[in-house]
Amino acid sequence: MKKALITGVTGQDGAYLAEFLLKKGYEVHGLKRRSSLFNTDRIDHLYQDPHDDNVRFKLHYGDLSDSTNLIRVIQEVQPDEIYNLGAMSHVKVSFDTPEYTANADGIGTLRLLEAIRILGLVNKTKIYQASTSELYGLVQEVPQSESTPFYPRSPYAVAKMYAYWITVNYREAYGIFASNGILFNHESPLRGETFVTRKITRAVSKIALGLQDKLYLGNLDAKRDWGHAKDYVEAMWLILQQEKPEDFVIATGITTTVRDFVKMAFAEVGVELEFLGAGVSERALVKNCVNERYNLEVGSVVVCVDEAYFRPTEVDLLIGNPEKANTKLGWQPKYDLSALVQEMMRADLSSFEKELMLKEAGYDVKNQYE
Ligand code: NDP
Ligand code: GDR
Repeated sequence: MKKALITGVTGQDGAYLAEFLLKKGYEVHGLKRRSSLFNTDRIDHLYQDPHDDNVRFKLHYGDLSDSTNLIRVIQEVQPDEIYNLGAMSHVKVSFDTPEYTANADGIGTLRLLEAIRILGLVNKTKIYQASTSELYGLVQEVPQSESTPFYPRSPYAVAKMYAYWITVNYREAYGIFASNGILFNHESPLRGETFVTRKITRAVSKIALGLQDKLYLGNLDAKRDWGHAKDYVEAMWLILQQEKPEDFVIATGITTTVRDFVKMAFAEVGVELEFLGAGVSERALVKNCVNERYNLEVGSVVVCVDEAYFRPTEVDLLIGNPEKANTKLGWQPKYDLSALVQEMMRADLSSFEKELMLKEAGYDVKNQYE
């Protein structure tokens, strides 16, 4: 039985990957951080009682900023494959916590590679590094491929650039099977609530149900190549099943503005929007509402721009060229953007419908910080 260790197992991708690898018959170990509240919501359905026989899903406390902990866990598990998904993954927040981001996202990768070397696992343990389209940053070329030059535009992207190159370096210097997946944005109903897609699907659901009036967003002109996380974790696995370690772009090859994502989400509740103004004064009004269940007033303003969500340096356009992954990995995404938006909207509507029932029964609903 193959053993995998996933850092960031409690995150969006960690949860989908753990489920995927368990279905493939792996013994899956996950690194989770100690937290004052439970942080395992996304993987609770995979939980196995450690007292039972033949447990194939195990969690270990740990942190990418702690070498001794990483060495101990890797020594104990002796993994065939490590998936390094752990990271402070929010681009805007990385401007507020740049040093921590460099430590966890950059040096954290070095710590894992060094652990493999120190423990003499160079010929046993393969490692996948969660690299990102944010490396491309300021547009140099479109679509972006494995040979496009990097120009990172945030502390997050700069930290990930270190992680990318240290992965390449350890592969070349020590022969470790170490590969980068340069993944473009991928989303799902498990996406963190403050990333733009989930922020939109949650807010549109609440607006439709009368739980919220308006959605405040930053740059509506940003363009992203959005895929589904379920498709992308399969690509991570395929990257480690190759004959030799290599780096791959994983993307859909289609780009969409944040504004159009907003329109698609509102269309799911039968609302057509009209966008007026530009820059900070841009807003969206309800133009038409065809679904009786979600009775929004025509002419009401439901989306506004708040410059607090602008970034000091923005990445305007991401569109990936997945040709190498298509041909070498045989990877093709199964979801398109409309199926993704539909799935996210259905999940958020259903959870806020429960919240609405509580509210109607006299229970208070808690504040959410975006
Ligand atoms: P999430 O933010 O959902 O999950 C990040 C995970 O990392 C969480 O489990 C988090 O733990 C954990 N983590 C954070 N800091 C540390 C630390 N210091 N030590 C150990 N674990 C830590 O991210 P995603 O699942 O979306 O992304 C997975 C990886 O892929 C990340 O590295 C991200 O940067 C990268 N990536 C993501 C893309 C995307 O579009 N989703 C695209 C390209 C790359 P906790 O739950 O306790 O916070
Ligand atoms: P990104 O994702 O920065 O691409 O990083 P995010 O969803 O945060 O932003 C996408 C674009 O939307 C614009 N935007 C807003 N973003 C947020 N979060 N909130 C807003 O209110 C808002 N309004 C507009 C942003 O400016 C940006 O242009 C994600 C993360 O998962 C990274 O870890 C990963 O590496 C990259 O995707 C690929």
